[in-house]
Amino acid sequence: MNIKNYINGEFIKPTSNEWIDNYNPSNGEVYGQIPNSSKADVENAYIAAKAAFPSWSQTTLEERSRILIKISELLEANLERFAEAESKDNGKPISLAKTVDIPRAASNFRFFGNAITQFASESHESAGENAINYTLRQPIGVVGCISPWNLPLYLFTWKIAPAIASGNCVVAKPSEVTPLTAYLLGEICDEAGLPKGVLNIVHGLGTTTGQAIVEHPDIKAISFTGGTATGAHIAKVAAPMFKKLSLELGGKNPNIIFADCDYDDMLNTTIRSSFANQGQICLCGSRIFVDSSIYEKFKADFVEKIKQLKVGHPSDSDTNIGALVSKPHLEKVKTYIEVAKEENGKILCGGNKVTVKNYENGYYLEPTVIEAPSDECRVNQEEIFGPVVTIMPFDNEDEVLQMANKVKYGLSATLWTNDLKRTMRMSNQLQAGIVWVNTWMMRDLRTPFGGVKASGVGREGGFEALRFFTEPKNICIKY
Ligand code: TXE
Repeated sequence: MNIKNYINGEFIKPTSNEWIDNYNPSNGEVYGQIPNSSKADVENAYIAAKAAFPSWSQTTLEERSRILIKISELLEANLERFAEAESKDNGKPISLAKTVDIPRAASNFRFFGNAITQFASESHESAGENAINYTLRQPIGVVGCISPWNLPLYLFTWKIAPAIASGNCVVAKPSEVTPLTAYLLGEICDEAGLPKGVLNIVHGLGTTTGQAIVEHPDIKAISFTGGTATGAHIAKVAAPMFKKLSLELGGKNPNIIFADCDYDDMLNTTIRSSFANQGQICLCGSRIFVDSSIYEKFKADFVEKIKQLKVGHPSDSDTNIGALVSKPHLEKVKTYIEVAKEENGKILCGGNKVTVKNYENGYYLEPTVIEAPSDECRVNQEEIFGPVVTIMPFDNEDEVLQMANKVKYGLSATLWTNDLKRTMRMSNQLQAGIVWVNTWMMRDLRTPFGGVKASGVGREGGFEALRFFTEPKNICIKY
């Protein structure tokens, strides 16, 4: 299967005619090719976007909203096809793609299709001076959206939907590791009547295609989700050009469990927050801290439940854990298991590659739990981004708070307790952009989403995203 770029409403080959192999993680085989796009392809995408901008930015809110909602409906109507594609490209269980990834991509378009009709700007009356200020929120122009491989269509559309809803035109690049659903999205946009050039999708490597988007002098804003090192590099390139930047980067999130929690709910949710999507979600609670009074019980119950999880082919309906996204990523995650052993971590379960019958070359790994000797060891400090969690006991609130905050990241945190005062104290002090109490990954799309410290800058979600993709202009009138 050959994927093409989607530029000015047409599917076209890269100008250089260079291609990259696309792998199926469930069997390790190449099943298609994607464009290795160059600067010239990005330039073509930019020219199309620029030409579409005057008309799209003047299109009524009602019409923009109608098209976004139509895209959402078409995604829902094509749920099976998109879920199959996402699962094949990424290795995630098809059941997950069907219930989470694709429905959420559809929700992103519906949500921002509605949100744009409710978005408003401010006015300030300067009392006693006979003046009034009103603030326009104008679209920026051509913006760049760059997304990762873990939640391919989900995160791609989380950027594109608010960008086009607010009147911008987009040059977008999905991860080269998972390009398929982004490619299919082009067809849907056409069918929904999105005018040519409003959304342009360019495929290729980060260091060439992605870099060309970030470096482009007239792409005025970059919304990026991916690794922290890449985020730092992008900031370095974009800052001297004074581009608007939204960076959603890595995490090493604490999952803090107090003895007074609802135990069964906590246990079941902790399995999900540890291993959903093979642990490849920036929000996963990869560091589990447990009240020492229930530590031994939790450890036994958790490990027993994890041993029951089925690692298998993504299309099997009873598979809990599919394949990791790529061979290099599997190797990286396995290296961390060796690091844990060298650091005197105890592997309580998992740790090995899994051979799935008939798919012997797939990238499967057992869900792994490491009892960590210290919160400062590498497996407790560095983002592993796979089906690997650490567990450690704690004796009191101050101790766990200190350990929770002693990492360079600050994306999310989960807290399990029924003590209201403790909830308030801890939530105030946890260094994170998102704190979940007695739940995990419960998302209301109106809320601000993003991290602090090395987890990024800026917030996505709701009106925050619409503010990011618009430029405020204040007009002061004296009367
Ligand atoms: O991310 P990259 P990768 C973390 C996770 C993972 C690591 C690397 O720890 O192991 O990042 O994953 C594009 N200019 N997360 O390699 O490289 C790239 O092509 C412009 C956390 O996938 O950051 C892709 O489209 N673009 C995370 C996107 O950036 C560039 C989710 C992300 O790639 C570029 C995924 C450049 N110079 C990984 N270099 C999360 N927080 O959700 C790369 N890209």
